[in-house]
Amino acid sequence: MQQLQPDDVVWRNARLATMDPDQTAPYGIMEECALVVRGQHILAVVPEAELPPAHRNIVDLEGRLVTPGLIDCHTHLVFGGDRASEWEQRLNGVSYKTIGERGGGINATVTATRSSTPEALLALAQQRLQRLMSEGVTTIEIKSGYGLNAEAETKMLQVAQRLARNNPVEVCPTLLAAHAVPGEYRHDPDAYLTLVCEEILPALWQEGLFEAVDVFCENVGFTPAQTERLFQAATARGIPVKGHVEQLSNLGGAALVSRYSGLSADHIEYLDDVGVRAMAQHGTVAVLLPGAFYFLQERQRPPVEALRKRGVPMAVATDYNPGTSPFASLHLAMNMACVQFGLTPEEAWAGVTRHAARALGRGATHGQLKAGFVADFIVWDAQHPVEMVYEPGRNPLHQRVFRGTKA
Ligand code: DI6
Ligand code: FE
Repeated sequence: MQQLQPDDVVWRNARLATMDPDQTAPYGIMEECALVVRGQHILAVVPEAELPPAHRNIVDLEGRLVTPGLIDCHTHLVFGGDRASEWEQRLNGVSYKTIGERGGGINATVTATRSSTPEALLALAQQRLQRLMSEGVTTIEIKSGYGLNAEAETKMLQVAQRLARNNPVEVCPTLLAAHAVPGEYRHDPDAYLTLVCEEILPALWQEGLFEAVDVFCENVGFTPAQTERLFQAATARGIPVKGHVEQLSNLGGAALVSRYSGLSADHIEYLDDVGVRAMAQHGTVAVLLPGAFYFLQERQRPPVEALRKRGVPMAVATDYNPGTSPFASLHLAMNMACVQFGLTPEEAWAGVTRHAARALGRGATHGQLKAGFVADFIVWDAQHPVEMVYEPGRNPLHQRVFRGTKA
């Protein structure tokens, strides 16, 4: 190990679940080790025995477990209003159609979001973010998609920016203007897509408001042809793409995302083998969203065994949103991914660390305890990472560290 500098911090006496695939033990576990942090990065992972005898900045973790900070790579955290009463109506037997006619569904959230002040949106999103951070989230993706015009999409993404400024967390903002067709374009979805491709996307990109482009490719969203138009507009500017695909039916969306070297294909309950192979070929991450699967009482499970067989990395995320996944808990999402989709707890952990990092284009810097990676990590009052998956809600978080600083 390099000579320590006085300001380096040694976090010693820990059991590290590094999630480093180069470590042979499950979860990349290393016993009796220390993390050496220089500035905002991990300088080294070293065995206790190799630590220098004296150093100014030492934190004794008393044998606690340390993992990388959690990464929630798919959320719709910013929105106005809520849809609880709509959900209650549904459980009282009112049909989707009737709820839609009464102004419910995605467009209800669009209306509420458009009419909210940035401050009101910020206050609501801050509470949701707090819940995720309290469970150990240090990086979060946040989508727009409830504005559906330039002004309101801008407002949402600016709120995401303010969340990043106000909190010890890294925010990865995504433009999801192609989430739904807004009411005013009901009779001409293509015209709305033209607005997205030719005006909203270029203008908001110019302002540095997002880093990736997403789409809802579905019978109730946008067609594969429309999705491709959007991907062309994005990739022509060098913007990475991803998609909500194969959630309710199989339109070949995952293969399309892969063809554009997309970061991730998300949901993918209806993914077929052609799609799995395309994802494997292009290195597109499979983002599993068991909260939405559960809430919608879906039956069709994502093809986990085929994804495993072809070596497609599987991430797990909350999909936090008011319509289909109102669960701000990544521990719960991990538990659901195991119980409903058959992931192992170790796969679920990889899904909220190194694979989630890759889904956000940060696989070389985030999601592992490893030299050169960002110093985002969590100290737990736990013996083993399986505990957080096994018992969501207990939350044994002891200390959160973001970029080397307790926060
Ligand atoms: N898929 C979903 O499940 C959500 N969005 C999407 O693209 C639904 C979002 C909502 O109902 O508000
Ligand atoms: Fe989503």
